[in-house]
Amino acid sequence: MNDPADCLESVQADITGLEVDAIVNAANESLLGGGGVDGAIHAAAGPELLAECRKLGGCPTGEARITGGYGLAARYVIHTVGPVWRGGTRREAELLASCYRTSLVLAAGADVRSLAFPAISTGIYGYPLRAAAEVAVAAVENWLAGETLVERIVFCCYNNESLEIYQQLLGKER
Ligand code: AR6
Repeated sequence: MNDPADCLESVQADITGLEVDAIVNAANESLLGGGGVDGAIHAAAGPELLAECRKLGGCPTGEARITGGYGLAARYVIHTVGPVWRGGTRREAELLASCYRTSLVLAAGADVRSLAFPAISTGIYGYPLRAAAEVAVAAVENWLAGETLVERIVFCCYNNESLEIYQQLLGKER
């Protein structure tokens, strides 16, 4: 049993440069790359990542798949597909929570001790930042309440607005 207070942190950074065991990618159902953080991760990891992704045959929204990290400092990339925001009535919160949960299950299965999440769905997919951060923190805290060997979970914020929201949700010191 982990105390979430000891495990969770927020940072403002490019996720591709983080030194963690695994980084999470906000992908699309094809898993064949795209813009935003997905594009940055594929660019930093190199073409071998796309080659491995091609073998996976896609991923439904709310689920996740794991690959190697190739050119990244991270050993693994966990690709998850967030929901497109359609006003909040299409199970978006449930699907987003499922992204965090399924990513953590894969991380634990790969003996990952440190993991970084981007703010899934909050860019091209249009999920409002604060609502998405609330779902993210609740899903991760809930998961940490069970047995886990994951020691460090980083909410990687790309801009200051996102960082401030996560800092508020986690308490200023984190
Ligand atoms: N490091 C950390 N966070 C980042 C980075 C980065 N290098 N780049 C962007 N962000 P988005 P989505 C933040 O659009 O909304 C892709 O084309 C960004 O500020 O990357 O889930 C996929 O292939 C935002 O807060 O992902 C899909 O088609 C967050 O990452 C689609 O976009 C997510 O923004 C997925 O859209």
